Amino acid sequence: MENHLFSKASVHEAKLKPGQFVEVEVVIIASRPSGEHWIGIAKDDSGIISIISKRRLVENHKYIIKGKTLKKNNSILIKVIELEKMKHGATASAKIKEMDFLYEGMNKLKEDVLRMAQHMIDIAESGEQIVVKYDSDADGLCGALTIYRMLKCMGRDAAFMQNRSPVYTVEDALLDAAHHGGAHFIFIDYPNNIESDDGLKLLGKHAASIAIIDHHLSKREKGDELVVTPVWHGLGAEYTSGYLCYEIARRACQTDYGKLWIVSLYCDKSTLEFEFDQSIEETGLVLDYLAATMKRERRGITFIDKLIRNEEMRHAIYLTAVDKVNSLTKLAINIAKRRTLKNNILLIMVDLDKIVEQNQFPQKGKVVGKVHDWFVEHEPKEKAIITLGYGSNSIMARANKTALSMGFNANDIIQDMKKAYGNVIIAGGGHPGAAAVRFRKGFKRVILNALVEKIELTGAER
Ligand SMILES: [Mn+2]
Repeated sequence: MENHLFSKASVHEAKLKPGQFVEVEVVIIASRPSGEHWIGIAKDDSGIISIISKRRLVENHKYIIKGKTLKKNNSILIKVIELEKMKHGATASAKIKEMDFLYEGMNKLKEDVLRMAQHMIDIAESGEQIVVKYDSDADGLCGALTIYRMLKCMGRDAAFMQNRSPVYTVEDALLDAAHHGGAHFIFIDYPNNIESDDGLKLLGKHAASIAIIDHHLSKREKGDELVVTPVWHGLGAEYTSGYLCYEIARRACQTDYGKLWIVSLYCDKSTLEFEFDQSIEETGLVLDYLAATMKRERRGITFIDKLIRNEEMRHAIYLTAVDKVNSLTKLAINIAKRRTLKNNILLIMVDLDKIVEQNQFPQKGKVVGKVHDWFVEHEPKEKAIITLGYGSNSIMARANKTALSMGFNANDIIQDMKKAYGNVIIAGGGHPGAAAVRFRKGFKRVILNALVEKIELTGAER
């Protein structure tokens, strides 16, 4: 952008000439979207003026606006170049608390975390609607619960919604724009991926702000959203979304966040060191169970928070969940096919459609993970093991450390396949050791064969 010299001005129209670069301090008394823009009426002590802006103008809010004056229909209006929202009210806003990160590597994210913590304070104090959307697994729920406790600590309410898939579609954006236009959106554990670009762009036109806290590997480039992700700073996905939320939340408002951040590290199999105890595993499984079975529940977050704080209730659900996982895992291990590839990788394949029903607990991914863990436990440590669970329209891959050290990267392979198979593949990605791909029905064999071929090539070029 060019560097203009803006002169401070009042909006009194008669004094403004077209073509001036001006800086005004105004309150927006009316605003409406118009095509790609927002049209507003701005007021200061000297009068009112029309303004046109690419960014949303919120009624009753104070702004410092830098812009260029234009003449239209015999009156002057200001075309906004830069827009800065001012804090309203006389009370000073809450301050971010300074503290060290739990893991030193996080210092690379310091600026982003502080900016996000400040953003949380700002949107909480704005009084405007907040919508929190999170991925439907334990990590997503840990993040959502952490943000829920943070907002509660700041005296705020929000609409919490669980998303069915890690992709934020244009359809999602249309629904959100219709139901929550003008709200501040916080996304947790998704959708910082290329497939969500169109959806996020569309939402950007209707949202007051978009914040994304997501640790998934991503080639997505930075847009207008506020993003906290380790992967844009050369770090890996071991810094889970639930943990990132914790570092943000405790800087914005100090309250009891419990061990949710540890639960997220445990559930996403983070390689970071943490103190494990039985309550971590219990809470993790219960959250997985709730994420799978409460899909249609929109405002269940208050209930979930109460439930996991209540040891007795939590334990009862845990036992139910363990039972379900164990019986399905046993079944899956029984029907798993194993073969050793030329490069000595032990490949385990499980036909998930034979055992797991759609939208039930445990989800396919969990069954694949358990089957994988079982084989890793029962085979020699130095053996490379990759497990593939497949259904009619999706495949999930898991790899052990030995396979990873041979250069296997499930996420990379899936990204390559997206390029090779175009729109046959609907979505896909994840981490090096755990990833999934979703494709059009009827292509199971094609995608499965291609995947196995890639696995057979692992270690070849080294
Ligand atoms: Mn995660």
